[in-house]
Amino acid sequence: MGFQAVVIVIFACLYFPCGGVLKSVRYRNIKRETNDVQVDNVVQQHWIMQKLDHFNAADSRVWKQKYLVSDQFYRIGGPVFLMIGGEAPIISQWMSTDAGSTWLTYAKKLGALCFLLEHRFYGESHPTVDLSTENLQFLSSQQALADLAHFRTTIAQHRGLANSKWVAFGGSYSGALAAWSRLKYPHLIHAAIASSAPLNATVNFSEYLELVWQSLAAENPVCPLLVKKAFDTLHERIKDPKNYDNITKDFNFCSKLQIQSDKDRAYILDSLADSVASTVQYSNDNRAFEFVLGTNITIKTLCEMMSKESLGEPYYRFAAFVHLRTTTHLLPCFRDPTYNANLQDIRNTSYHGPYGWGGRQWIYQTCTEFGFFQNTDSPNQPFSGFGLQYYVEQCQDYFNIRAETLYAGVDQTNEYYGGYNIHATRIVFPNGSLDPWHALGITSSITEDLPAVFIKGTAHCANMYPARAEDLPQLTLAREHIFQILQDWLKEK
Ligand SMILES: *[C@@H]1O[C@H](CO)[C@@H](O)[C@H](O)[C@H]1NC(C)=O
Ligand SMILES: *[C@@H]1O[C@H](CO)[C@@H](O)[C@H](O)[C@H]1NC(C)=O
Ligand SMILES: *[C@@H]1O[C@H](CO)[C@@H](O)[C@H](O)[C@H]1NC(C)=O
Ligand SMILES: *[C@@H]1O[C@H](CO)[C@@H](O)[C@H](O)[C@H]1NC(C)=O
Ligand SMILES: *[C@@H]1O[C@H](CO)[C@@H](O)[C@H](O)[C@H]1NC(C)=O
Ligand SMILES: CC(=O)N[C@H]1CO[C@H](CO)[C@@H](O)[C@@H]1O
Repeated sequence: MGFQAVVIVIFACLYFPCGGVLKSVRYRNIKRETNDVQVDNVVQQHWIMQKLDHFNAADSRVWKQKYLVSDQFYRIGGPVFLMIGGEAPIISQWMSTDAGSTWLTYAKKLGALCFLLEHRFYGESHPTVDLSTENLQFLSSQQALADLAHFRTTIAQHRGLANSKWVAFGGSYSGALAAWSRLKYPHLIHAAIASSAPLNATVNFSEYLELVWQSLAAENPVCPLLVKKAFDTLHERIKDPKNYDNITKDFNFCSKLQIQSDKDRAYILDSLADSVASTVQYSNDNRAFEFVLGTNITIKTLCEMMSKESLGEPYYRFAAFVHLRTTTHLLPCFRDPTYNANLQDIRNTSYHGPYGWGGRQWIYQTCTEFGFFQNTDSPNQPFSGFGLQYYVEQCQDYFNIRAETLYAGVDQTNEYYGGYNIHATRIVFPNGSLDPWHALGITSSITEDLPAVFIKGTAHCANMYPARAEDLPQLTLAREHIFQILQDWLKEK
């Protein structure tokens, strides 16, 4: 979640397919192009006309959706690969052969034509003039899937690809979209690779932090205990205004800590806990290829630091870890420690506002469709102070969405897609044991046609990133296994 704490959901990568909502990294400006352009030697950028509301024939408003194409590997008669954009701008790194993301290695072997489609409301794909709550009613996974179906149909017509086999790819939220595109549009999508996909929408995702504990314990059983000790100390100290100056200094806040409400306290505790949670979620992922900074700060880095007695009591070791992340992300200070400052930023309805690239949009989707609130209500996790209620109230504060509406929306999502009980074929579900999101994913094969691929010791979407020499052997095997499955499915009618 690239920014200040928010409701959110630590979703995948900073950019495109594997998510984008990263709490602690600021979004860097990506070159903005509003015309069809050649991005590099092989990648082209285009725009496709879409309806604003696919479910209302009387509404004829349209907008332009961005997509990238690479025909570098295409051999006539080969399959068509469609990478689905998630809750962030798409970037051409995912189409670049030099960068070598996994799906392109499959495309090369199979002679596939490759498309990458940006999700409505994210990046430069703007269906409305701004992000007012009223306009955001057109932001939903159902509308996004309808965009995708229309894209598939139109492009197939224009390029003579109607009889080709289309394969959907995605990671994290867009992994779920990949699975759902196969579920809802089986006549258009032949198969799907749904990496680290959370299929069960849930308001109370308290399991997430339990899995953070377990992933830390897998590195070193003492590690989560030390993190808990540090956090307990922090929580105790933050209760006494006499400590505000020291805490401000210890964690290098951008302005002096001044807690005026329970929400201020929850906000700062949530933000600091996120330094740990994000580290776990992305540990050792090869995200450097999409220009994410600090990817060498892993669970190991954290646990080694938490064991370093020379740094003082665990509270100071944790402070040192937060410092390390701040400097590695090239930020001058940790963040402005008030709920209200953040609230103003998230309420900004401009696409060019502080969260206009995707943060505000994704929070809206969590408040209307998914929940996914990673709260401290469970006792079996290292943190405290940001319970579910805190998140539920944010939906009210940002969008005036009431708790009943939130719960009803999440129930409807599971009713519409089936949650874990997905009735489809030819979808593969890779999951990483370190990634807390696997709690909402398919982690054991449902049928032969709905296989899970387990990758012990890897984090969120690890299988999607370019291979590296230091990859765990099971990660390399998983990539090969997924390829094998895909190759078999492409032989089926
Ligand atoms: C799946 O979602 C439902 C509805 O939100 C929730 O009650 C249930 O606890 C979830 N299951 C898991 C394992 O998270
Ligand atoms: C703040 O930190 C300083 C130096 O570490 C220490 O001397 C002082 O007692 C601390 N203040 C409080 C209120 O604990
Ligand atoms: C991460 O990489 C940066 C730059 O390459 C380096 O300065 C830093 O020491 C590394 N950090 C860790 C924890 O390995
Ligand atoms: C929203 O953000 C934009 C861009 O940063 C800024 O110019 C504008 O003043 C902000 N609007 C409000 C109401 O704060
Ligand atoms: C959220 O779930 C946890 C663990 O499953 C439970 O202890 C807690 O009471 C739940 N919170 C709410 C507000 O329902
Ligand atoms: C961590 C986790 O949930 N792993 C599961 C991934 O999927 C395999 C089945 O392929 C399960 O055996 C693992 O438990």
